[in-house]
Amino acid sequence: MKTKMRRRAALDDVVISRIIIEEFTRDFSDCLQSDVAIIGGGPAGMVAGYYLARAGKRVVLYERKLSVGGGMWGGGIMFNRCVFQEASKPILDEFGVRATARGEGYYVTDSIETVSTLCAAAVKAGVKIFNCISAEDVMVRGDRVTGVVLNWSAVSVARLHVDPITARSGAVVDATGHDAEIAKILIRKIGKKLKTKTGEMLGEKPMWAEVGEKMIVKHTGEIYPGVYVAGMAANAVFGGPRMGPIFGGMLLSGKRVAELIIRGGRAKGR
Ligand code: 48H
Repeated sequence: MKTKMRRRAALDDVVISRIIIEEFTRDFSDCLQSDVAIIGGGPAGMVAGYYLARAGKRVVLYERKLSVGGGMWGGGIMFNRCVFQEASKPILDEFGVRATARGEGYYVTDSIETVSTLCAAAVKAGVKIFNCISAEDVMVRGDRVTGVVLNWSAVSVARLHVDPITARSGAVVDATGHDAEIAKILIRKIGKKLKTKTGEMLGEKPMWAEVGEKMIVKHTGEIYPGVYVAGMAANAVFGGPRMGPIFGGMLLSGKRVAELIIRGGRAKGR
């Protein structure tokens, strides 16, 4: 008996290109209005996105580089292992990152597994991630930030004079790491109006893991109406120490900022 073989259509190069363009532009256009725009796809940004999306928020994350993960890939001095403290272990467990106990209260993970697992969980929870895109400005209406101004990262790398586009959101999370880029943009554009002692960025302090990790969670929060800070950027804004290659505080800060936004209930961008 002859079995019928279904003939596969020849692969059409242009069809492949069209699929990419149509899918991307539809998704990108849908994301121009969101509840929360997260700037920066390091550990803090990805964890924040996960918890916000799980709570039903429409979340978009913009990452400047080709890959998300920020400072996690390289562990410490490019030895790709990440250290976590006890308090952050439940978050590792929730995401399904395998961690080995080392000494009292320390856990170690493979940084490649950690980044890829955090990213996959965030995406599966509903976070839309756009890589190769940088936030270069914010939109302000009255006394509130109402969105971000975006451009391809390649534009600034090549120093091209190309105008950006805008995306509206109920809240913006500055998860840009040591540079706290959104906070800096705010000060440059609207003056010393951050919710710090002086209204300015207080700047990151020298290494002290014990204090830095505690402060990062305390410093996580709203810095201007509509703008929240999480992860390393929180210590840069509020003057906390750096902590070196321990990453538990970044996860805890990401979770904390999500809780604050959810509790605040104002993040409605649609
Ligand atoms: C789009 C941007 C923009 C922009 C930057 O640096 P990250 O990993 O940040 P965190 O806070 O999640 O984690 C910090 C941690 O990695 C770290 O550096 C630690 C613990 N250091 C301690 C120490 O003592 O050194 O990720 C930030 C991400 C990066 O991927 C950037 O590319 C991205 O934000 N980013 N994306 N638009 N304007 N600026």
